[in-house]
Amino acid sequence: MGGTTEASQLARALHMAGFDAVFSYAGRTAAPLAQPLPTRIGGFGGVPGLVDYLRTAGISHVIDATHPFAAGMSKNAISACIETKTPLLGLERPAWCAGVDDHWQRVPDLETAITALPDCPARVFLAIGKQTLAPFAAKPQHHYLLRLVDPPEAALPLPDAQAVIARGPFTPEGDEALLRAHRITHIVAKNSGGSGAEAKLIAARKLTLPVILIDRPALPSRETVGSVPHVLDWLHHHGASTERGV
Ligand code: 3Y8
Ligand code: NAP
Repeated sequence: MGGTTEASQLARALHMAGFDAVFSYAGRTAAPLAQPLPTRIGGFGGVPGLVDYLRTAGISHVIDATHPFAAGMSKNAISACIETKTPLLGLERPAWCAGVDDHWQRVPDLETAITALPDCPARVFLAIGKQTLAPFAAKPQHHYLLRLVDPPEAALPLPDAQAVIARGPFTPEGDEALLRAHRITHIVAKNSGGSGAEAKLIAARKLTLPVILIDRPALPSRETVGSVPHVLDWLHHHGASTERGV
């Protein structure tokens, strides 16, 4: 189950190693990055749908390489793999940790991130995608810069907002230019970890901008590794060869 830089790296490694695997997207974006593996797009239909899929598709191993904020999918995968006794491994990148030159305020959730924004009008880079924008209408006094993967289909839920359309991975130079061009004073971001979303934090450090960083949601315990080679080791250790895997 993909949708991250690491999932794409894993897909290439599985393809090169000759594994019989299928890549899964939720279908959140109009044209997701093509993968070198057979690819399915769309939800499974909750835990029952995933249980049914694992059985009918003959899946022998599941690798959850979804984003740390894709907690619903990860929880469903844990439940479905327990029910079907399918070996499950999480491919998880470590959370970002603040360095001495970072001006981060860590918050546990979205609501606290909104509270952490100042009351006096600011220019906020909301680098959290599209799905969780509406709650920021509680602070309409700010100018919001949004970065979306696809053009918004409806009016943005914020009175003073501008969207740039871009799919990462991003670069520190590009993000610094974006922050300067839009005279950004605050950044709100998810503690996604990984390299594909880190650019804005590096740019913020250089510009000494404050970052409100939302901690990732807690997940039930499951076996995880932090790198693609460790996934391949785990698959070999768990008897995977050319069997079906997702
Ligand atoms: C559909 C697949 C690859 C994977 C690339 C990574 C890096 C670029 C950074 C910013 C933050 C954000 C967002 C982001 C990043 C990578 C990675 C990552 C953040 C694609 C992708 C899918 C999605 C879904 C999308 C969400 C949104 C989140 C934008 C493809 C490009 C903000 C998360 O329009 C929407 O509904 C978008 C929804 C979930 C969060 C949200 O709540 O809106 N990702 N992102 C996957 C699917 O359908 O299963 O289209 O190619 C994947 C990537 N997004 O292979 O190179 O590994 O994290 N994605 C965040 O981290 O805060 C952008 O702008 O700085
Ligand atoms: P989510 O809230 O955890 O999951 C909601 C539902 O979306 C799931 O129950 C499942 O539907 C479906 N789904 C999610 N990921 C899927 C996948 N890889 N394959 C098939 N179905 C999937 O998910 P999300 O946070 O919206 O993330 C959706 C996708 O975007 C994932 O691939 C994730 O890796 C990627 N992504 C998310 C973020 C983020 O910030 N959330 C950032 C970067 C990339 P059913 O219940 O019908 O099975």
